[in-house]
Amino acid sequence: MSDLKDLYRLIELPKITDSRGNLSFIEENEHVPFEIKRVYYTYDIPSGAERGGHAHKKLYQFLIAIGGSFDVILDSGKERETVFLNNPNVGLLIKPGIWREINNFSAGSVVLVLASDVYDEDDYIRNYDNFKKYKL
Ligand code: T46
Repeated sequence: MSDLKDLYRLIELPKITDSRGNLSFIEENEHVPFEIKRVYYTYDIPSGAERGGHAHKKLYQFLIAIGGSFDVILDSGKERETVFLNNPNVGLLIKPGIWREINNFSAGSVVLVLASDVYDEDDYIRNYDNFKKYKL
């Protein structure tokens, strides 16, 4: 079984600052180590909501707190860690085979996700016991 630390990485993005504010950018295969096939975002998230609660078999994803902040709980099936995202110029790379839960959303938070493939429900493992079996 892979070590949890091998399955995720925080990546700092470029930040161009001038008197008008900040600008960050992301280029595929440069700042994220995959071809970007899909972009989605979650927003208007009510206080106390919990998202995620699944793993992916093949999908790579890159999560950014474009607005506000939230916790991402990462679980390899053996170890569990919480990563707090609150900076639009830092993204969280999540490799396949990692269970994730997202909670503790601040008011007005927006989760921007870049994904290595189009949406495919067959790539999800949405039951934690099945995830544990998958990781054996
Ligand atoms: C993940 C976390 C971080 C689509 O039709 N297309 C899409 O591209 C996505 C992402 C979802 N959907 C549908 C599937 C469900 O019927 O939208 C509905 C809500 O999806 P879900 O409950 O999976 O949303 P989250 O926020 O719990 O999870 C999402 C991603 O699905 C997942 O890959 O890692 O964000």
